[in-house]
Amino acid sequence: MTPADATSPAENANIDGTSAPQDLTDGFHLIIDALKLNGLNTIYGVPGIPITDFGRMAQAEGIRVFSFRHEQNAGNAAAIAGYLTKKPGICLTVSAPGFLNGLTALAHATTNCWPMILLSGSSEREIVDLQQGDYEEMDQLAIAKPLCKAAYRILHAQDIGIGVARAIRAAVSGRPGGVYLDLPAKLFGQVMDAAAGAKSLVKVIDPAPKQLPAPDAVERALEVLKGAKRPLIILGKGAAYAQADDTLREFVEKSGIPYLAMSMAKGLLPDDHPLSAGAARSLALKDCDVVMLIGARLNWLLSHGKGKQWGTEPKKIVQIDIEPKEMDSNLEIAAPIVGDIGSCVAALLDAMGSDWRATYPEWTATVREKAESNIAKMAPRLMNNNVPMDYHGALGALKPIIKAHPDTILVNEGANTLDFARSIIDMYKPRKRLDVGTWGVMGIGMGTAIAAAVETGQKVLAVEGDSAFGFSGMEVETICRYNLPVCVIVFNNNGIYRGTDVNPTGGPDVAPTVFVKDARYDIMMQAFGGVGVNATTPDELSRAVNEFLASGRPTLINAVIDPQSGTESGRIGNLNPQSVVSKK
Ligand code: ADP
Ligand code: TPW
Ligand code: MG
Repeated sequence: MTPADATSPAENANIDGTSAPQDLTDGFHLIIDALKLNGLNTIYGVPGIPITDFGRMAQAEGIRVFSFRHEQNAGNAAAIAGYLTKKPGICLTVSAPGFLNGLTALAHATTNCWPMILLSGSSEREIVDLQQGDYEEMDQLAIAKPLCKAAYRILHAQDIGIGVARAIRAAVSGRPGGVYLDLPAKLFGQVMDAAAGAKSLVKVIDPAPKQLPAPDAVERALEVLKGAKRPLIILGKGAAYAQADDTLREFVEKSGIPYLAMSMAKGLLPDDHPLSAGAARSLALKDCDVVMLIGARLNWLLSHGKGKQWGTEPKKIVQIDIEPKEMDSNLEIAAPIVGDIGSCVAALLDAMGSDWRATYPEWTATVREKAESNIAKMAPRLMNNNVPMDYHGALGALKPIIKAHPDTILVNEGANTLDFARSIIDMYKPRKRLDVGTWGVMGIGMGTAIAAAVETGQKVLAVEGDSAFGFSGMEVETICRYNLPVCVIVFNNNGIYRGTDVNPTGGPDVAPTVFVKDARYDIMMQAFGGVGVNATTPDELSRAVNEFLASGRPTLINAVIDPQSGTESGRIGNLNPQSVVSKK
């Protein structure tokens, strides 16, 4: 089919010489049909020229269309939808500014290896390319390209099927990532014969094919594990993404190797599993002799595998990853296994046979003892009833609630609020902890909470620093509008890290990290018909969360936290550059 066919007139000559209306379709409908054909039934976006009618038609055709207040939040929703479902999350934006607002989330999805497609309307190519000042003029394809895994533009209605198929396959195959799909305004209105249109659509077959590991790579890895005295498994969010939960658990248990879960991998095996080294992290990293990375990168979150945290003894590293280039990125990998985690772990289990014996009883006992003693040390702090609450008191109230409701999804961002919640709140099931990811980005909160509720149907607790919340706070209206079972808990310590800084000049401006004192974020939720609660004690906090879990109503709890109780940058203050000029 040529472009001319796509815009052929609505009338066709019949055999008897009369003319009858031809059945037509257009760009709007072909995009919708292409998404639906591939099981993509949810769109997160913000309407406007040229995609307003597209959103309306998508809704009319049975796609769930969630309208946000800012594209970045819609994008973050799409990104986490991709992580949770292994299908690309779809974000829809208008041209130039809307596109740019969505782009941060597309880059975030790519950085985190999550599949997402940013569909963006764009302005007239002829005018944009001559830079003649079109409405919302921008060369969006060029801008998106370096920030995502792949970027495509569809110019003709008959290419929509292939364009959407390419986007899907690029997003989910191999190492997943974000894909940009540029949809110029003119595309939407292009008409073509309906039957030809239907034929042009592509249902992507096996979009993320299994990637089996080479048998010798599996053998090499087992040899390394056999030679280990103090092995450690590190589970990353790639392992959680892979949804090979049972195979992975069988492997950990059969191997008898203690494991650490990276932030979003918490719960892949329950945090209270006897092999969990979570509460003995320092000891486990320092003293292990073999490390097995499963869907985790040796990036800054693991100090690149170097430094004090890793002790003095050199480690042998086994790594499972779908991306071959990840191997040796920071350190030599003694046994790389390239493939998808489900297939790789299954192959390891197979090759281990039935006579594999875990031979590290002393090591597992040492790790276990350390974990238990750390947990016991922490326990009294979590029971404290200080007013105003400190992080331990407030999180101590939330910890047993998550234990009693392990299907609840925990969204978490902030600095202290993030770091304390990660270490204090145990997770019991896979993909229940959703947070700031590889970049440590603030602003994922409400988009993530909304998509988590939509995609899983579970109740969501979003534990948010007051600063973190502010980046996406307006979406509480969205939560109320769609009546989603989301409870936002704002850990309100009057600012970023701590609400106690002072302006050294004595001038009227507060310090850059300080917010309005004693703000009442709960009242924001009430403005939109949700439940707002001000909680000043652990008891009040528990009660409010339990009421939410019973009702499922949109709720925001303003949890008043002692402004003194945080530390600079939470647990990563060491990353702040220091001034060498002495302070006067
Ligand atoms: P974390 O931050 O939890 O340590 P990362 O995001 O750094 O995790 O690492 C995730 C890794 O998982 C990436 O290197 C990615 O290529 C890999 N990955 C993602 N999905 C799969 C899969 N299905 N099979 C194998 N590896 C995967
Ligand atoms: C997009 C820098 C890291 S953490 C944080 C900021 C601004 C907020 C910490 O305060 P909060 O938590 O949320 O109140 P708490 O408990 O410590 O008081 N912009 C982006 N991402 C990041 N990471 C920042 C800024 C930052
Ligand atoms: Mg704060």
